Amino acid sequence: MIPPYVMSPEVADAKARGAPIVALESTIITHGMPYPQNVEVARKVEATVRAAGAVPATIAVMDGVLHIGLSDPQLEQLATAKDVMKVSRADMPVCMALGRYGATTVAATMIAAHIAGITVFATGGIGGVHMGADQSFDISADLLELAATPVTVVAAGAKAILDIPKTLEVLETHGVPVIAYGQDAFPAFWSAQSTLAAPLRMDSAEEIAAAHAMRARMGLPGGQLIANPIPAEAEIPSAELAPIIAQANQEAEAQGVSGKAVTPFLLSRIFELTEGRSLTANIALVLNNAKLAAEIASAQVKMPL
Ligand code: PSU
Ligand code: MN
Repeated sequence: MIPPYVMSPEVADAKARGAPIVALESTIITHGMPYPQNVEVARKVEATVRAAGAVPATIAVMDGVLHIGLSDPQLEQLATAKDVMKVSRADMPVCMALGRYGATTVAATMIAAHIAGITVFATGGIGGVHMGADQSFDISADLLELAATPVTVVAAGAKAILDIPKTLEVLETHGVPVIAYGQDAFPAFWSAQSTLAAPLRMDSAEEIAAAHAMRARMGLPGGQLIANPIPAEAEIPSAELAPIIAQANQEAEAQGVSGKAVTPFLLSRIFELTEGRSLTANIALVLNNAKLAAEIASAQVKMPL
């Protein structure tokens, strides 16, 4: 069978050498941040992965081709493209079959990484159970993907736009290890601490890599969620954000925003309401996650499976 993707020369070379590789998503570029910050951040994230000794593989669909690793002009092209689909498990093959552009969510990036033999992935925040999910049933496909696909995902916890206790419950039900890095509390994206304890804690990249390898040896499906707290100097106290998040959620409901549009709507309203401060924090935490993911990938390549 023809592999359904094209690997960039840099990523293909890293694979051939057995060098550490970190997958990166693209929804954060097209639907998570405004231009031109989005492409600047995408470049910085790639540079951070390289500085930490790994090779970045940004993943996206362009003209129907699933790319594992983008060149710099391709990054710019994606960041400025119109009509980019936000693709998750359900839409990625459709987007490819139709020859369209697609930005990959956490779920779709995990699928693509796994097909390409990449086991570590850095992002900002994962999707989860939305506020009001008891009525809307809005639960991100990211959670089920973590249960199904063997990729270790480094995120800064889940955003306070989500119902974090319910998000943790769904992950537990589906057997996804949720591991806080270097602290006991589950981090809440813009804030390093939440009031909830994380189910598990690890303090080094080596431990995280060992847990990933053990899962594989046991034949268990699914990945791991590593919840890496935002650096203290970049955090926004949760008390400050709470009313802004409540307002954004209310506006989404009042305007009847639903489905895939919910997360991008909330992110852009919070960006406006914090006058860009949410974005500064978002950038800091993504870079922090890229560094940890590179360390985990480096530990993994030294570890026999
Ligand atoms: N959370 C963020 N920033 C993001 C996203 C989530 O803090 O950019 C994106 C990710 O790509 C994630 C997706 O996989 O939104 C989840 O969308 P949904 O809630 O529609 O599943
Ligand atoms: Mn949703």
